Formats: sequence, structure tokens, C-alpha cells
Amino acid sequence: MQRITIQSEPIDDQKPGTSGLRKKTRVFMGAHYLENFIEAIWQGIGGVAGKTLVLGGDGRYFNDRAAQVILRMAAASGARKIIVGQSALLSTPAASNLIRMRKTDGGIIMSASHNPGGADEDFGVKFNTPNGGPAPEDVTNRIFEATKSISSYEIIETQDVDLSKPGVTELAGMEIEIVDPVADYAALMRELFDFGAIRSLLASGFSIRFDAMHAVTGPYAKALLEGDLGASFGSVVNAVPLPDFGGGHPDPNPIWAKDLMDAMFGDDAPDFGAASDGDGDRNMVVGRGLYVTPSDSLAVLAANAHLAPGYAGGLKGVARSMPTSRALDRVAEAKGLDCYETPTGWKFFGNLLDAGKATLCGEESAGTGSDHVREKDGLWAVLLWLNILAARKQPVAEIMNEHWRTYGRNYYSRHDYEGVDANRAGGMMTVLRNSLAELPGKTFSGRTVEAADEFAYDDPIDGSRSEGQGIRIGFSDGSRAVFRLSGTGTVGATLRVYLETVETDPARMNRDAQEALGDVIAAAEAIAGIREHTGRSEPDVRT
Ligand code: G16
Repeated sequence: MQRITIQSEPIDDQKPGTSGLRKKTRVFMGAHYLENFIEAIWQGIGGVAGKTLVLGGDGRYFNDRAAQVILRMAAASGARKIIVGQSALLSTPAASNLIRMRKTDGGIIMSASHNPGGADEDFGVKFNTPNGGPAPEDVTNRIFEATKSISSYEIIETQDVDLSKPGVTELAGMEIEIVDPVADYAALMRELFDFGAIRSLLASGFSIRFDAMHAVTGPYAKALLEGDLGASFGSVVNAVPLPDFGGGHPDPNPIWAKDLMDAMFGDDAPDFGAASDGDGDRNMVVGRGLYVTPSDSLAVLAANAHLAPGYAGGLKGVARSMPTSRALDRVAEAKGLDCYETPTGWKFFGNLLDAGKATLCGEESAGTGSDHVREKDGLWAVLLWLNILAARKQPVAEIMNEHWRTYGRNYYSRHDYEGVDANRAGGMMTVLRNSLAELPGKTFSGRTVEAADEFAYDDPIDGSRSEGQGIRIGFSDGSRAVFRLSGTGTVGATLRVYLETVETDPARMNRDAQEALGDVIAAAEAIAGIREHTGRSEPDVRT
């Protein structure tokens, strides 16, 4: 076993995006690519010597190899201890929980989340800080700066560490504790929810289907839903994490979780359906014959969270990312709660959660979570839904209809144009940005623009400012169109167009969302010229 110094040089384009560094797996497997980025993390956090970190990932292709490299680099640079999930697996929320529980100096999560996995697909690495949350921009900026001046890194030359069984081992003086990835997370869930009530619901014949999409939540969902809660065997499908997620996109939305949608809209549909993503932080909820949008789900959870023991004392406040629908704001207003609007990216919720300003947070991109960890949490959202269903004893569709009648319905959809030429997409955003001042007062497809701006966020806790966070067009009837370029793609640019309109007439609350949004969709096209700029006539994905 020998500690060696490897000469390297800066690699371009190692700038962390919305959630860590995501690239094609082969890029990560290229000479020095992973190593340089890990060395940059060490530098960005002021060195790893003497520190304790958590390490785990979603099991995608290269997860096991990358874990061995990170362990050998941590040992070579003097880390005190690494707590690693068995077989290098940890869901993102479980990693966040471990970082907090064990009061570590942070953690490294290997995941490209909902992006597909495999040698020709995507891989990713992100650093989470000691509060358990994704590194904020000042840390990711320091890491990026460090990538520009790397000249060498330290690594131990040795055999692989056996991560197949829980236990304690050692590598060049660094302690390695291999932990069951599920146990601590499951214990936290038992504290937050009324497992007795959910168990009774499931025992009464209430049927569920949870699609783990061949990704990391499989073992967690098996243990909690089928194990603790007694859901019938086979309720959790695609439960074994695979390096290529079975060839699919582990992205819980109606397109990529089509099997679940078919089951929930078919004959003999289960009462409740749910899915989670590659690393277990996203969720999707479907009732029998009814898809619940992430924005609506967030609003329903905020309105009903008090029914779960962990939230019985009420919520301190709520928060959503800017493009997320304002269904949450309607609940907050009715309940007298503060409602914060942040840029896209879970990292922006961290300060609000730490400061006790918000208990519940969520995003249109299928993420919901609370102050129990500092990441969004897919299975947590599913358990909160089940707790609410157990307490209210009503079907999902009835809960949704009552919710809309009480608070109004925010019809919502996101249109994604994927793999667009980055220059063309950037050009569209520039032209749109330059036209903002002239838009107010103009009418497009019957909708008059009331306000048009580019979102910037001033963090109320640390005063930091984040600019360029999406272009918002507000119409006088309360409708809205938002334009952003995704920060998580790995090929070209993904243009996201977020569309929203408010309906308060109970007679018009069960329309198809695309139809209800027809004018707003047409107005967004007229304002931004998406077709002309991108050459695309249709979005690739409508959520
Ligand atoms: C990540 C972030 C989320 C964000 C989502 C989409 O989720 O953690 O906060 O909403 O990406 O970001 P974008 O619109 O920039 O692609 P995940 O589940 O991919 O880690």
C-alpha cells in the first residue's frame, strides 16, 4: 500500500450545475476526470485532512469504481473517517440524514439523479455540507475555481476495499465504517409518521403500487412499505437497483413511469400509486385514474401535514422554487403561513430550513421534503401521503377535488425541449431578456402581460444574491409563463417552459391541463418564438 502523487492538469468544464457535476459516464471515466473533481472538492472545503465524510450513491454504472477512487483519495489526503453505505449505496435523502445524524463534515453523493445510467449515459458527483444539504453556491464556486488550477492529486495504491458487508475497516490509517443504507433512514421515518394508522389502512384492503424504477429506493421501499407497513408482497415493483436502471429513465413522471400510469388508469387499478427516481429524492403520486402534479402534491401536503405526528405542531412556513405553481401560496395564505420563493435547486432551501423559517419545501420537478433532512425526499413524500390517506379515509381523487374547491385549482404544466443547440437556446433567452421592458400592456392570445422580469433571489438569511434565475411573464388574469434553461442536462441545452393558470370556478376544475392552458401556451410561443429559435415545433416532454 503506497501513497502516491499523480501529476494532472486542469480540465475544462467542471462547473457544478443545479445539483453537482453531471456528465456523460465516459467523461467521468476519462483520465483524471473524477480525480480532479474530487481533489477540487477537497480544496473547496479547505482540505479533507482530519475530516469525517459520508459516501454513497444511487448504484448506477461506475458507482462502485468511483467509490473506491474516492476512498483511496480521501485516505491519501488524511481524512479521519468515511461512513459509506453498504455496496456504496445510499439514497440522497438517506445520505443527508447520515451526515446530520453523525454530525460529519459533509458527504459525497454519486448520482446523476433521474438521468439514465450506463457506460453511455450519465454520472454525477455532488458535495453536501455538514447541514446535510447540497453545497450552496459559494462552496460550489470555490470547487469550480479549484478545478481550474489542479496540478496533482494524492491517492493510495492498493486493492479495493470490500464494501459488501456492514462493519468497520481501515485504509492507510483512515477508518471506513460500512453501514446498512436503509436502517437509520427507516428509523427516522418511523418517528415522523403514524405507522400504526398506515398499517391499518393497508390491512383494510387499500392497495398500493410503488415503482422504484430499478433504482436506489427499491430496498428502502421494500423494507418500509412491504416490511414495516405490511403492503402485500409485490406492491413494490422494479425494486432491485441496476447499474443501467433497466435501460429506462429513472425519472418519475407520466412519460417515464408509463407502466405505473397504465396500471393506475387501468381496470382494477390500485388505490394509490407512487414512484421515485434514481437517487430517491424525487417522487410521483397517482391516485386511481388521477395524476397529481408535483405542485399540487406540495400544496396538498402543506394543507394536511398536521395529520402526521411529526408535523402535528403545524408548519413554521413553506417554500417553493420560483417556477413551481403557486398552488402552495394559496394554502399558505389561507393558513397564515410565510411562503418563500427561491431559485430552482434544493440548495436554496437550506438556509430557510436551518433558520426555522420553513418546515416544508417543494419543486415542480417532483421534489418535496421537509426539515427532517436537507434534501428532497421521495419516500418521505409517499409516506406522508399514506399518512394523510389513512387519517382522512378518502380516495386520492376526493382529496384533490376538495382541495381545489377550497383553494382554487392552479392548472400547471412544464414543456421541455431537450438537446437543443446550446447557442440557439441561449440566443432565444437573450432576445427574450432584451424584450422584457416592452412586454407589459401587450396582449398575446387574449392574455395581457402585467409584469415581465428575470428572477433574482436575495437570500433572507445570509444576504447572498443569485441572478439570472429564469424569465417570468405574468398575465393580468393571474396566469404565468416562465422560461429557463435547465442546469442538470448533459447534452446541448434543455429549454423548460413552465405554464400556469388559475381556475376558481368549481364547474371548470376537471379539465385537461393542456387544454386549460391552451391560451397561455400560445402566448408563451408568441412572446418567445420558441419554434423559430429552436427549430422545434413540439416539446419532447410535457409534465
Ligand atoms: C435537481 C435539483 C432540483 C431541480 C432539478 C431540476 O434535481 O436538485 O432542485 O429542481 O434538478 O433542475 P433543472 O431545471 O435545472 O434541470 P435532481 O432530482 O435532478 O437532483
